[in-house]
Amino acid sequence: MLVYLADYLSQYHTGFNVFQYLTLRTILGVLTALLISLVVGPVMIRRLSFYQIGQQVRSDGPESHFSKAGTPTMGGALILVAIAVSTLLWADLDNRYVWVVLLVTLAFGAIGWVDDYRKLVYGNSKGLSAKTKYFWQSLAALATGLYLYSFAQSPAETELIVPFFKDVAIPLGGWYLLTTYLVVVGSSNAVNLTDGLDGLAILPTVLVASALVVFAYATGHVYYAKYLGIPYIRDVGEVAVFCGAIAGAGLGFLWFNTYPAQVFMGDVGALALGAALGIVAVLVRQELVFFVMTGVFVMETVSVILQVASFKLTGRRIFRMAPLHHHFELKGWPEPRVIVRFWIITVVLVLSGLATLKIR
Ligand code: 57M
Repeated sequence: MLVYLADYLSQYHTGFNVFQYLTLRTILGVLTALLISLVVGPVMIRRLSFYQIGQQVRSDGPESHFSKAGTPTMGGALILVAIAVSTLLWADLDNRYVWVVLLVTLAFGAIGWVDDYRKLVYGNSKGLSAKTKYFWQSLAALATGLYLYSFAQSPAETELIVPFFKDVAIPLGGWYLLTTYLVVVGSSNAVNLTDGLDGLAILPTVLVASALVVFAYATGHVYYAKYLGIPYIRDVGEVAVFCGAIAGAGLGFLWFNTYPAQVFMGDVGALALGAALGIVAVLVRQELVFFVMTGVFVMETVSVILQVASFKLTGRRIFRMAPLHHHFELKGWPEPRVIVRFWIITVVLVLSGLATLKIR
C-alpha cells in the first residue's frame, strides 16, 4: 500500500523512489511485523489470560507438560495479523502472488482458529476431527493449485526443478496439483505436529522463511535467475516481502514463546505458518529444497507415521513417544536442550538448501 504513496510522493521528492526497491521493502516488512508482534504481544497475552483462553494439556503426554496447562494459546492470531498488516503495507498489492500467499495463509489460519476455538469451548484437546480438518485443508490447497495451474504464464511455473542439476526441469502437467497439495497440506500439518515444545516450531519457521526470501528474490530477478541457473518467474519476487514478514512476526512471537513460554501459537498459527511456507516453496519452484530445509518438520511427521504404523502392526512403539521431540524428553533431555538442538539441525539444513543455489 505504501508503494503507491511513495510512488505519488516521488514526483515531489525523488528520495521516495527508494521504496520501489524490493530489498528495502522486504527489510521494512521484517521490521514492521517484528514491531507489531513485540508491541501487541503483551496486550494479547493479558487478554488471552483474562478470557482464560488457556491450553488444555492431555493427560497422556509427558509429565513435564502438565505445568503448562492454562498457558495462553491461540497467540498465532497475532502472528497472522503482524504478517498480514506488514505485507499489505510494504508489498505491491497489484501482484497476484501476494494475494495467493496471503489468502492461503489466512484460510489455513481460519481452519486452525476453529480447531482451537472448539478445544476451548468443549474444554478438551480434540477440536476439529482430523477428517474435517483435512477436508478443508485439501479444499484450500487444491483450489490454490488449480488457480496457479490455470493461470500459469510460463512453463517454468509448473515444472519441477531438481537441485544440483541446472538443466533438469520436469514438466508436471496435472501432477502439479498433487505436488502443490502434498507440499501445502503436508507442511501445514508437519508444523502443527512440531509445535509441541516452547519455540520449537517458530524459529525453524523464521529460518526457512528467511531462506525463502533469497529464493523468491533470485527467482523473480531475471539476471540472478539466469546467473544461478534457476527458473525466472516474473513478479514472484514480491513474495519476498511476505517471507520477510513471516520472519519478523515469528521472531517477535519467539520473544514470548521462548522457554518457559508465556504463550502458545495454537493451531491457528501452526497450520497457517506451515501452509504459508509451503505455498511460497511452490511459487518459487523449490519443493525439493524445501523438503530438505524443513527436515525437522519432516522428521517429526515421519516419527509419528512410523510410531502409529508400528503400534498398529506390531503393538510395539519405535519411539518412547512421538513426535520425536517427546521421545528425547522421555529420554531425560531437558526441554531447552531438545529445542536448541532441533534449531541447530535446522540451521544446517537451511544453509544446505541455500547452497543448492550455487552448486548447480
Ligand atoms: C499438535 N500439539 C501439542 C499448542 C500449540 C497423531 C498424534 C501424533 C497427534 C499429536 C497431536 O495431537 N498433535 C497436535 C501438537 C500441544 O500444543 C498445542 O497445539 C498447538 C500446535 N498445534 O500451539 O497450542 C502441546 O504441546 C506443548 N507445547 C509446548 N510449547 C509450545 O510452544 O510445550 C506446545 C507449544 C501443548 C503443550 O504441552 O499442550 C501436543 O503435543 O499435543 N499427538 C501428539 O503429539 C501426542 N503423541 C501421541 O499421542 N503419540 C502416540 C501416537 C499416537 C503417535 C505415541 O507415541 O504412542 C503427544 N501430545 C500430547 N500428549 N499433548 C503425546 C500425548
